[in-house]
Parts: sequence; C-alpha cells; structure tokens
Amino acid sequence: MKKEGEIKVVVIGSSDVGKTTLMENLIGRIGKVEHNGITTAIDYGSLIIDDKKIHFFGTPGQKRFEFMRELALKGTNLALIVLDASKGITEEDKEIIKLLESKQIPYGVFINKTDIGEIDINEVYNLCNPKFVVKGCAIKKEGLNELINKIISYTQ
Ligand SMILES: Nc1nc2c(ncn2[C@@H]2O[C@H](COP(=O)(O)OP(=O)(O)OP(=O)(O)O)[C@@H](O)[C@H]2O)c(=O)[nH]1
Ligand SMILES: [Mg+2]
Repeated sequence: MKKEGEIKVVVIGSSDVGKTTLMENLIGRIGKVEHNGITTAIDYGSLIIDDKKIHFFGTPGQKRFEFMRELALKGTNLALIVLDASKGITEEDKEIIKLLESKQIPYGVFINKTDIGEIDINEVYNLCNPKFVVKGCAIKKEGLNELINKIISYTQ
C-alpha cells in the first residue's frame, strides 16, 4: 500500500515483456531497498533517492487479471509501461495505453529486450504521449540508469 509522501510508480505491461526481470535488476542495483507485504498489487519495494521514496508496484501481465490493474493504479503518480522489442507494439499494449489515458495517469515507456528486437522510439511517440521513452535490456541491465534518472526527474 502506498504510504503518505511516497511516489507511487506502477509497472504495467503484457505477459512476459520482462516487468519482473526489470524490477529485480532496478531495485537490486541501488543500495536502499525496502519490502512490504503484497496488497492488491505486486510490491517490488522502494528506492530512496535524495530522501525521496519511490515505491514501485507491479501488475500482473495476464489479461484475465485486468481488474487488478485497475486496483493497482489507484493513487499512481506515474505508470511505467514495459514493451517487448521482439514483439513490437501489440494490441494489448495499445489497450494499456488507452486505459492509462482514460484515467489520465501520466506514463513513461521502457522498451525492453533490445537485445533481440527493436521498436522505433518514434513509433511510440506517434501512438501516444508518454513523459519519456527509454530503450534497454533488463537481463543485461542496459538502460536502467537512464530509466531511473527519467523517473526521478519526472517525479521531482
Ligand atoms: N532477451 C531478453 N529476455 C528478457 C529480457 N528481460 C526479460 N527477459 C526474459 O523474458 C521472460 C519473461 O520475463 P519476466 O520478467 O518474467 O516477464 P513479466 O513481464 O514479469 O511476466 P509476467 O509477470 O508473467 O507478466 C523471462 O524468460 C526473462 O528472462 C531482456 O531484456 N532480453
Ligand atoms: Mg512478472
């Protein structure tokens, strides 16, 4: 559950795009980590940077758990959409973008799996209006510094 004063970031994306891998590597690579219990969403823990606590929550990728996404999105400061570069932008990704836009939740995009595929950043900007787009590879920990910097600068 989000606590007062925290920045809540919700990681959202279709099945197997690499949300868990990304969060394991992102949270693992920075010193201070806190874990809380699982509530309505997956709790990835938080990073404390410059006294600011950024708390990451996850959402299940499987479509049948769609209702959980809605619950998880309550009180979100920023959503992070993870895309799989090897699959391109799928219909399900487009549904996620629509959901966030209908709820007026600001979002950034992380294009994952750039080791095995490619999505042109302009393709994302032509489709929607994200706060930032970062390319990377979660398993090789590429793009993670840039991603965290974008999240911090957006939430500052
Ligand atoms: N090639 C490649 N594989 C990746 C990358 N990131 C994750 N994977 C692989 O993709 C598969 C799915 O990764 P997960 O992190 O479980 O994906 P997820 O989005 O959490 O999946 P769900 O929770 O089921 O929705 C695993 O086999 C990962 O090792 C990447 O950057 N490149
Ligand atoms: Mg997962």
